[in-house]
Parts: sequence; C-alpha cells; structure tokens
Amino acid sequence: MWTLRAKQRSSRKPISLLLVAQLIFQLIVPAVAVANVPPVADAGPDRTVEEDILVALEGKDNGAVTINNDAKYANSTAVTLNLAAADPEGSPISMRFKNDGGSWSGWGSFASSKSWQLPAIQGTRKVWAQFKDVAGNLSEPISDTIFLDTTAPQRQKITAPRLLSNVTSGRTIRAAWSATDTAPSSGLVYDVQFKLGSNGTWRAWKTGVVTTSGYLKKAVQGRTYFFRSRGRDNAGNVGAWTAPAKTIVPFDQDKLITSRRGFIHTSAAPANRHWLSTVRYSIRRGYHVKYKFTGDSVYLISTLGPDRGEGKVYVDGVYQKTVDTGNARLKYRRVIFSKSWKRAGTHTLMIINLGTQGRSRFDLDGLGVSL
Ligand SMILES: [Ca+2]
Ligand SMILES: [Ca+2]
Ligand SMILES: [Ca+2]
Repeated sequence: MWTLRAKQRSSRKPISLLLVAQLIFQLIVPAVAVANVPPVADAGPDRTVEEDILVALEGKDNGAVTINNDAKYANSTAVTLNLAAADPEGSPISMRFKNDGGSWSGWGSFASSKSWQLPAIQGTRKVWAQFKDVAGNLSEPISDTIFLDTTAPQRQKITAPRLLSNVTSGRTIRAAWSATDTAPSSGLVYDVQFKLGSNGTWRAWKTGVVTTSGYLKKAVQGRTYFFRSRGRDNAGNVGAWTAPAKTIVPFDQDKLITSRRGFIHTSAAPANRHWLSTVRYSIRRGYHVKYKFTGDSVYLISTLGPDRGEGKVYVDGVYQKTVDTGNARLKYRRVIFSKSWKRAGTHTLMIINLGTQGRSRFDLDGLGVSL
C-alpha cells in the first residue's frame, strides 16, 4: 500500500491478507473506487483500474523513516524525522511515532518531516514510525537509529617543550595533546593550531585528527611558537581551546652578536649535539661576546664539560652573575643563565670568558628569546 510510484515494478512481494481483502473490495466496486481516486500525475491515460491495483501491490512497502537525514550522530535530543510514504490511490494517510520502549504518539497528518524529541540517554537511540490509510490499514512499524552524544570533550591539554634546545638539537617541535569524552562517545578528534609570537594569528595545524601528537618541522630560529588544541566529537560537540603551550626556538649563537673580542672558534663536532649543530667558543681570559635582542625573556645556552670554564654575564651593562660551565662529563645545550621581564623590550647580554685555570674554554651555543 505504501509506495512511491517511481520505484514501482522493481520487485514483486507477497500479497498480504489485508491487501487481498482490499483487492477484492476494489474489484467488487470498481466504479466507486475509481470515482474516489483523485487524478494522479504519472498515471498514463491508458492505464486501467486493474493496472493501478497491480501497481499498488507490486510497490508494497511500509514507507521510510530516517532521523536527521540518516546522520550517524546527533548532538541534541531534538531531532527531525524524515518520512516517505504514500498511498497508491493518492488518498491521505496519517502517521505516528514512538521512541524505542516508549508509547505511540497520537496520529497526525502525513508530512515529509517531523520534529521529534529523543530521550536524553547517550548512545544508540531508535525511533519507530507507522502509517495508516483512510481505510484504517496500518503499515508495519519501521524504525531508524542514531547515536546520541550531547557532551563536549573535556580536560583538554597540550604540551610542547618550553625551550626547544632542551629536547633536541634541530628545528622540529613535538607537541602532544589530549582530551576526554564521556562514554558512550561518538568518537573523539582534535584540532590543533599554532601561531608565531604572542601577537601572531592562530593558524590551523591539525584538523579533526585522531592522533595525539605531531611534529612541526623547520621551526624558525628566534621565534616563539604557541600551540593550542581542542577536542571535538563526531556528533559535533566542541571542547574549549586549551591555554597555549609555548615553545621558544633559540637563535643560533652567531645570529644576534653586535660585538665580540675573540670567540673566533667554531666547532661542529659532535654532530647533532649542539643547538643547530655548531658552537662558537673562546679559550682566552677577557674575550667576550655581546648580544642584542628584543623579548621578554632570554636563555643563554652553552656546553658543560671537564675542560669548560667560568664566565661573567652582564645584562644591559649590569653585572648579573658568574657562571661555571665546568662539569665531570660533557652536557650539551644547557641553559647557564636566564632572565625575564614583565614586558618585551630590547636588551643587551654580554659574556666574558674568565679563562679559568686548566679549563679555559667557554662555549656559546644559542640564545633563547621569548617574544
Ligand atoms: Ca539512521
Ligand atoms: Ca561527546
Ligand atoms: Ca649552536
């Protein structure tokens, strides 16, 4: 009884008792039946009453229902049911609905969509639909399911190295992120963004990924990278962005030098131990390097070792401290001095080699500047 004429004659199905009864009724009183049937657009002029009845039998189905156009997930209990059903004679039909395990709604006139309320229970929900013709014939109840997930991911978190030289000698930043989505979850994915500098513009890095870490390659020396992430579920619930994680990519040792005396040596060995592979060093007392930088914090990066000695550090011409890079064994990319300010400004940093007896070498490997 429930058919769309476009897909008629596609398959012959068993004739139900109900339909047989209807067929007999219509054969007995064909004149009445024909008189009551309004004209149908695609009924050809040559079609007989018998053919019309045959079409109705062949096209028998129970209509169709989908929730939210058959989307996999819903993030709200308020959904739209999409309906398809028609009486072959074109007479009006009515429809009713129920949530699985609930009771039927009242009958209403057929419409191709219907607002519906799911029970607020997370997970797979099922909705039933049923149709009725003017003669009171009922279709078989049909149903559709959808996965309901109304909770946004929580406990968003992202981590990235504060100073890149602390974890690697090269320009690849590894960031890791996480979040949790209350079970049953429609599936958790992440968006990750980064920007250069605190005043930079956020740009997409990872969108809708299931991975929980990534490598940002070829980071630019001297820049400060900010990362943030959020969890998002497949139903469209979106978590809040994390507070940014900050990674300072230090300048290499030569980049910001404004003046120097000595410190003529450059060492590239051993590979991949020094920040960006090389260090500049001095072995003479009194030799110095002066840097000029703009930022709100600075990190002086050097090498510790048995033959490494002491140096004096000055900021903006003011003595800060004497640092000792002596150590029983070699340690690369160590922060030997740091200082921060409330707001960004331009400063100078000077290091003077003290030429410590027996271990006069002093390394300069990089300068981390946060901006
Ligand atoms: Ca569905
Ligand atoms: Ca969720
Ligand atoms: Ca270096």
